[in-house]
Amino acid sequence: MVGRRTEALRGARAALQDAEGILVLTGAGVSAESGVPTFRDARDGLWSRYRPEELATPDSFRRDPGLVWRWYAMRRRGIAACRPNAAHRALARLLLRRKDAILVTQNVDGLHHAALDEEEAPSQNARDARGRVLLLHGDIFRVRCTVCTYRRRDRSELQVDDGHALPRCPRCGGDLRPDVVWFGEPLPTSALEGATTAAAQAEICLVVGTSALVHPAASLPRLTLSQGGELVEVNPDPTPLSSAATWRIPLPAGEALPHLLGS
Ligand code: BV8
Ligand code: ZN
Repeated sequence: MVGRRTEALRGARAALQDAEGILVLTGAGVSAESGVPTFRDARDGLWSRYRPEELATPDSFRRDPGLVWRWYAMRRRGIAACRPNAAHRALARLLLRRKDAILVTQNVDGLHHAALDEEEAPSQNARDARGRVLLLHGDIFRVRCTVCTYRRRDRSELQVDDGHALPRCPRCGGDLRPDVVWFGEPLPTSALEGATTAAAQAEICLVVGTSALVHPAASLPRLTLSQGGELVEVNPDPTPLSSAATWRIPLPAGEALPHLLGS
């Protein structure tokens, strides 16, 4: 098994080096080694009574905004204490090194941007790399108004426990909500268009730490394959994409990516 894994790492690393156009798609697994619970394992402990598909919906927010706000406040508190891991850093260096690399993430934890911020890079280069990180599902540290166009990003501790009034828009007094994409909501047009174009043009798609169950994100790697591209999957567990992968690397992201991306 170790031989096959080494061979896959070598083959995938060479393919990534030679490819023109790399699309990286990440999911919660890339942040697991930073201590951010994945959705699959978020079901144990405090929130085991709820499934993310039940809480991350407009209906839940309409029905019980306090419950949804408490879930996001708890997740923000946890994520605010987490730092980028070796996988985030290897991906940040890839983006800084290669202008033909685009990173599309399903994660809302901001750790890809945090990893870029930690790299010593000329500001223009860093700005350009940040522009090639596409947030398909929003940002847990951003809130937006449900009535006007007000948006605010900060890492403050949300005071939403019982007894606190729910967050209100300072401009119009409307209800504020987490600026993330809930189930049943459309993805941000520009991010989805950018991701789709990148997936169609990439010679290789590197998929890291996603169960590949949530659409339309999970369809992006198949778009690369359908255009004749190759697929590298980094995930200790098999997923619906595994059988279509050109190379499967059954390792944790923090261990595999520094080898794969050579940094
Ligand atoms: C939409 C933000 C349409 C909120 C999230 C087909 C086409 C289009 C839509 C659908 C479709 N089929 C079904 C749908 C509906 C739905 C959907 O996909 N449902 C699923 C459940 C079947 N999709 C939607 O509703 C999307 N919207 O399509 O709108 C539309 C169009 C126009 C007008 C109106 C509507 C919106 C989906 C976005 C939902 N928001 N997040 C928040 O975070 O609170 S989804 C959320 O869950 C994440 O963002 C992520 O996408 C998903 C969790 O997936 P993963 O990231 O993969 O995490 P998971 O825990 O599942 O897996 C982790 C993996 O890592 C595992 O495989 C594990 O083995 C691995 N791992 C663990 N440790 C490591 C590791 N890997 C590497 N290293 C490690 N150390
Ligand atoms: Zn407002």
